[in-house]
Amino acid sequence: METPDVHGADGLLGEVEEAEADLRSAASRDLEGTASFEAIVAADQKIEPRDVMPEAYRKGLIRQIAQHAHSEIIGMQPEGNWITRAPSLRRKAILLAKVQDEAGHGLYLYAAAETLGVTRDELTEALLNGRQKYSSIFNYPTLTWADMGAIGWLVDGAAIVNQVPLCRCSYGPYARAMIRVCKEESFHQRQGYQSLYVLANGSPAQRAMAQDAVDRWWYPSLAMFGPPDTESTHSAQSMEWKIKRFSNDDLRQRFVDMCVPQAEILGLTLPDPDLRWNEERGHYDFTQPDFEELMRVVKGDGPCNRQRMTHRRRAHSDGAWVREAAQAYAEKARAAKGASREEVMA
Ligand code: BYC
Repeated sequence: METPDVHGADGLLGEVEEAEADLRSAASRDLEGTASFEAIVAADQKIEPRDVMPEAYRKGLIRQIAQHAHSEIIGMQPEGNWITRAPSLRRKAILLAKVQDEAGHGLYLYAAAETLGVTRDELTEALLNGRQKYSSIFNYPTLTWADMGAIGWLVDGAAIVNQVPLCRCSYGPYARAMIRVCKEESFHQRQGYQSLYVLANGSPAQRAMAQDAVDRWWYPSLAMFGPPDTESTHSAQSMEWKIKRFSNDDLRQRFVDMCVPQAEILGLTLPDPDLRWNEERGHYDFTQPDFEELMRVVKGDGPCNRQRMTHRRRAHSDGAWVREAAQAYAEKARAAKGASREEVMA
């Protein structure tokens, strides 16, 4: 069967490439070495860890990057849930690779956060004791195999729409991490779309399963972009500092406009009777997600919050011996290196 590539994906990847080229030229920063934080941001160049920065900028970035990193790690659970039940060896291998990629994204992001003066251990602790959050989307259950396709298409799709502008974020290490994440995320979205396309064009039961998955994931995906602009606490400051480049509502609209033609190609219906093209606005009108539900889920009362955190805490304590062994090995290797250096000097 001919499976079309996800419509519109090339545009987003093009933006990532442009952001990467701009990042390279920002690396040869032509501002004076003593340029102020404000001057660097105003010149659209990058703040690096060595630069003086306002404490609120540093703290705000730690909050966002940590939440983002935790999302990648917790995001492994809903999909990991289907690895043993994938319908073929090929699908299993693809899903395994995808879940591993998410772990990698978590690592890039923890490393970016560490450049701001926190340790990975502190960030992990903040997740485990509930002081830091992760994306609302991963508190919904994955009920059927079609959810793997719907997550790839809609959740990874929303993640890319949100993250492509972050490739132009004013903080260098975050922007650089985002370039890699977006390239891989775009591949994830393509595979999700392809998998959903196969189901949508399969037997009546497969088609119904694909539609049901889209019905369940549509509104939680819209909610990923955060509260409406009028209720967003951090947007104004984040945009002034060029961490965020577009508002929550603007990105949500961009996502809807992108998904409508993609759904048509899939032959699936987006579960919104009021979704229609608005000639005057040049955008689709759509029903907003339930923001009260979003806030309930963010505060810990979603369908799977408890399950996700219980699993994460267990995984962390089960992995203690690996961390201890790695530490002991590193210390041994350091001591051996020290000893051989002493021999050379003697
Ligand atoms: N979930 O002032 P606002 C992914 C919180 S998936 C949870 O607008 P901001 C992946 C917000 O933190 C996604 N919390 O905040 C995909 C704030 O609370 P606090 C991860 C949310 O920061 C596939 C409060 O609500 N992506 O990567 O300006 C597989 C008010 O919001 C949510 C990122 O994290 C939510 N959906 O804008 C695996 C991208 N929405 O902190 C992984 C980076 C809002 O004051 N992050 N809140 O207690 C961002 O772009 C921004 O942080 C957001 C929110 C757009 C999410």
